[in-house]
Amino acid sequence: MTFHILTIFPEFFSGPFEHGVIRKAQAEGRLEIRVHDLRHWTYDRHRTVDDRPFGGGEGMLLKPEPLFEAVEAILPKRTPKQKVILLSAQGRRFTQALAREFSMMNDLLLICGRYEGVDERVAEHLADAEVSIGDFVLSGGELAAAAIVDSVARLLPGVLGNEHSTRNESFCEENEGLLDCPQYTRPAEYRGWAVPDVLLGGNHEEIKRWRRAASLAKTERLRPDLMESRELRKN
Ligand code: 9D3
Repeated sequence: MTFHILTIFPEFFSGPFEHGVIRKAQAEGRLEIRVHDLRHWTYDRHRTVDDRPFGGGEGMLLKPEPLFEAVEAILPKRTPKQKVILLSAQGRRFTQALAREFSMMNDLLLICGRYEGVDERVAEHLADAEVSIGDFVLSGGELAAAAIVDSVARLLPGVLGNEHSTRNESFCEENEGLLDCPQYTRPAEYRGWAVPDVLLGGNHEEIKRWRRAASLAKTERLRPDLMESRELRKN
């Protein structure tokens, strides 16, 4: 799979993908990450990518022409397995389900928004979807792009050493939509805080029951919204 990132800050991406499983997967040819400088598709002396909003208002917007030209040059004749995603604070929320959908593509082109936003014609007529990574304000789409590449890349065949380890974790269907259970490693007591006894014994049935109960309790406490949607799914 090839990830394309379209940005006015290409240098931002020297770093995030040079560690761990993503770096290894690139070296093995399982995925490719191409970073494209939006200013490449500007033709004026100042390489202008932004302009003022019609009707007035704060700040500047990314103008449409460089974005349309860039996307059309990077993915000429788009196929159904090539998706263009506009990253913006107004987008549909990115989830693990969307990560799985993206992982089935041949090419994923992520457009990083900047300034106060992007000319709406990009969302309407260029991108296949407009996506946000959560209800908080970033200063641009670059960190969102890095997060999405990471989450999609680890779902690709062979990227994680253990093929099974993507299936039994938080937010995965196989985990009943619950958070991971609490986990502990040595020492068995640290600063007076003891690891639950059940985990130190070898009773695997009992451990299984404890883990499920602990998952439920933790989800109830930290993510009541996940409990809600579980109830709805059961009805
Ligand atoms: C505070 C400014 N906002 C009201 C005028 C609008 C706004 C414009 C541009 C808010 C954020 C941004 C830049 N953010 C992104 O490009 C972005 C983003 C985000 O802010 N949160 C979560 N996901 C994403 S993906 C891209």
